[in-house]
Amino acid sequence: MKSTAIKAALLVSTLLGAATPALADFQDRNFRVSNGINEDHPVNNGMKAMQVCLDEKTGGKMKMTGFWGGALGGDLQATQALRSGVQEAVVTSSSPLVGIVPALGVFDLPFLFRSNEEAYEVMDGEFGDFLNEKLDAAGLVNLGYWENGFRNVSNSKQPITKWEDFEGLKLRVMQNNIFLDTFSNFGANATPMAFGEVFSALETKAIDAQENPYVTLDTSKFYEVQNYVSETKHAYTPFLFLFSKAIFNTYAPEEQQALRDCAAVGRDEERSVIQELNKTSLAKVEAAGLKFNTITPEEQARMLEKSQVVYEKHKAEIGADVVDAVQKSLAEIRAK
Ligand code: TF8
Repeated sequence: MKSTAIKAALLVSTLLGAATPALADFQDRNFRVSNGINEDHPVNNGMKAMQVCLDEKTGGKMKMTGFWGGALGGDLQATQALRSGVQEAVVTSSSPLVGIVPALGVFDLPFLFRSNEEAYEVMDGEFGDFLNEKLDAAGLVNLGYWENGFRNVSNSKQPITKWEDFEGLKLRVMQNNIFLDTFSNFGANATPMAFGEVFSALETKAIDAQENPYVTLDTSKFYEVQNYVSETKHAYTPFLFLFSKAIFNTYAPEEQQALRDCAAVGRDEERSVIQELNKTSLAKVEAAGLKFNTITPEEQARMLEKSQVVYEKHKAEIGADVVDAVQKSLAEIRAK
């Protein structure tokens, strides 16, 4: 009897041992995560959940430290530091990286996604993996698609109710030609600029307008120097949680797996926190005095129609296969 019980116990521990890597497989690691946004952004909630998960999986051996407000450089600069293996990780918008991976421009196409849910389905599925391979070839391991979200326009001049209202507006866009062309096509005086320069450019009135999710309007304090916020939802752009491939490759397979698994835990937490905060952020900026308006479905449709030239112009550069693949995937999701 007794020996059977011992054998059973041994068998269980052997099986568990196979499933759970021994803690000896983990080394003391402390990696830096560069962020352009501030510490009160939901990315921080996601990183905290990711850390709890890493602590459990690695017995507290793998630690990460967030750097905020562009302290380790802007999105593009930090990403290049990952590629050359001098910095471990960055949470960056995809948009400034199109010079490195042109296919990422797919997310910049105006009005591509209609809901967060369909964006998640596309990014967390095969299409997301397809882009991850391209990132990998560029020396970047994408641990997951976190949420930046639907982008809306704020400005100091007037409500935006139709594309014609952009005429002459000095609008900051990310360093990305699709955004540049989208807003130039609406008649705006669009200016590419790194995120870190936006606040002071708005404050000094070098520019009138910017476009970002409400959470960023709030946490980066743009609302202090803006008067109007208009719900254009003209694009959904993700955050990528990127890791330096050069550094990732020096980690043990168990460490790599822990990073991937825990980044997904962090992603889910970040997405749920940002959904809530988007609502409170909008309420907060309205309370601060910004005038809010939505765009009618008819005017949204006119904006999309007006933007077809942008799709045509950029399709080849993004990759016709990439644009077709995302549209096919979206058609399947919408047909369900
Ligand atoms: C932008 C982006 C940024 C992020 C972040 C600051 O407008 O939406 O919010 O990429 O790194 O530049």
